[in-house]
Amino acid sequence: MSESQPVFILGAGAIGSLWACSLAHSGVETRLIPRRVSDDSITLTLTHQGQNITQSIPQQSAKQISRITNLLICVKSYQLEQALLSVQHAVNAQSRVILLQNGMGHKELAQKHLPHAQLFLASNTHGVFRQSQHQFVHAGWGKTLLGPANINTQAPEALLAQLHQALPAVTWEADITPLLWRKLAVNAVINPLTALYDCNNGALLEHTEWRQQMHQLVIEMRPVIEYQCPALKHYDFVTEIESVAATTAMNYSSMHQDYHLGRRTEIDQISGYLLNKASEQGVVMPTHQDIYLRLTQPTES
Ligand code: KPL
Repeated sequence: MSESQPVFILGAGAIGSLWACSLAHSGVETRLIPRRVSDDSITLTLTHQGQNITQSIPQQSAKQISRITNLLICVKSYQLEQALLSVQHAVNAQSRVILLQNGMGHKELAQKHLPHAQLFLASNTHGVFRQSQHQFVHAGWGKTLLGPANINTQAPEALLAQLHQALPAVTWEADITPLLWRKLAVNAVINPLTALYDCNNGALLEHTEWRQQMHQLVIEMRPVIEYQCPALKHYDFVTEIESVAATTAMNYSSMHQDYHLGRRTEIDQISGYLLNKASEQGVVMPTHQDIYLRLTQPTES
C-alpha cells in the first residue's frame, strides 16, 4: 500500500530538511537523497518556536534506489534538471513526484524527464534557514498548496494526509497555476529586495522607501502576470505580499541567504523569468530590471 511506502526527499537544504525532520518526527518513514552521501544516516535538528526537534534520517544516493513511490524534490530551481535526471531510473507511473521550487518553468522540465510519473506542483510559504551545517530554524510558519501538473491527475489522498499531519497546512488545489503565479509575485518582490537591502522579510514593511518599492514592483509586473494568468486580473498582490512578509518577518528569504553566502541565487528563475515574459509582451519593468542587474552584476571591490 502506498501509505507504507517511504517518502524520499531529494535535496537536504532548508526546505528539504524542514520536510525531512517534520515527516520523520510525525512517524513517517523518511529517506533523504542528498547531493553527496557520506553516512547511512544524517542527524538533523529543526528549531521550531524555541523547541529543537532532532531526527536521524536514513540517506541514500539516487543510484542506490531502484523504486520511488513518493518523492519531494526540494533542490534549488537551477538544480532541478540534474535532480530529475538522477531519479529517472526509479520513477514509473505509480510514482508521485512533488516539485517545491521557487520560480516557474519546472512543470515542463519534469514532464520532459519524468513523463510517466504523477507530477504535482507545490507553492510553499514556510520560512526556514540554515543555522549551521545540520541545524535549521523554522522561522515563519507558512503553508503548502499542492496541485496536479496535469489537470486530470487525482489527488494523492494518503500522501496528502501524511504531509498535512507532519507540517500543516497542506491543501489540495485542483488548479494550482494561479497559485504558482501568486507565489512568483511574492518571490519577485520579497526575495530580491531583502537580498539587496540585506534585511529580513519583515524589515521591508518598516521602511517607507522599501515599502514603496514593493508597490512599484507590483505595478510593473501586474500586466505581465494578468496576461499570463487571466484568473489573476485585479488580484490584490500587495496585500498578499505584505502578509507573507509579516508572517515570515523574522526569516531571511532564500535569496537573501544565497546572495549573502556568495551562492548562486534563483534570480533567473524568478525575476529573470518575469523579465523574459515582459519582453515577449513588449512590457518594460524598469525597477525589476534595475534590481536584477544589481544582483547579478559582480560587485566592485
Ligand atoms: O519563499 C520564500 C523564500 O524565501 O524563498 C518566502 C516566502 C519569501 C519566505 O522567506
